[in-house]
Amino acid sequence: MERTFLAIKPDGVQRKLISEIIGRFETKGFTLVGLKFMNVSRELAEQHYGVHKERPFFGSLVEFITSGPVVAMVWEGDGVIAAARKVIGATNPLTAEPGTIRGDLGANIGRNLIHGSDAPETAQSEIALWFKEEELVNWQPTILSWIYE
Ligand code: YYY
Ligand code: MG
Repeated sequence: MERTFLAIKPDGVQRKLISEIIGRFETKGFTLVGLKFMNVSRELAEQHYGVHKERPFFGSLVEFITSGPVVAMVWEGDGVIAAARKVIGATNPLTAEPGTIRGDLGANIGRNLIHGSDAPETAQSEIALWFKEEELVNWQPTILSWIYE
């Protein structure tokens, strides 16, 4: 089973969209294995978005992600990394498909509600960056045989 790192950004928290957003992954059939509500330090933000260090939006991105609490999560499932990106939708909410989180709930690229790892390598490094091993819960939902053949 694959794991991915997802984080509801400060706009999602401020707009009271936590349950709406988490619900989409729960009802899809993915399994929650880690969750914490936390403020993000500048150091963590700069590490998390390190790949964008040279981009013009880096400064405002770090300001934004450290501006209020986030919900950091790890979700598990078959193909969850790519599938979660589809549930999330395109980076710009204005062009994200309706039916996606960003397409349904967002209206600005700098306020796009949620982060999701984009590949197996980034999922692994982001999970390790945000969570200690003991903060992750290894468990099997009893309904798994109704989700997977
Ligand atoms: O992975 P994803 O979040 O969909 O987009 P990235 O290209 O990794 O960019 C990270 C983050 O940066 C994005 O969610 C919003 C912000 N951003 C921006 O503010 N302006 C851009 N032109 C591109 C990205
Ligand atoms: Mg990205």
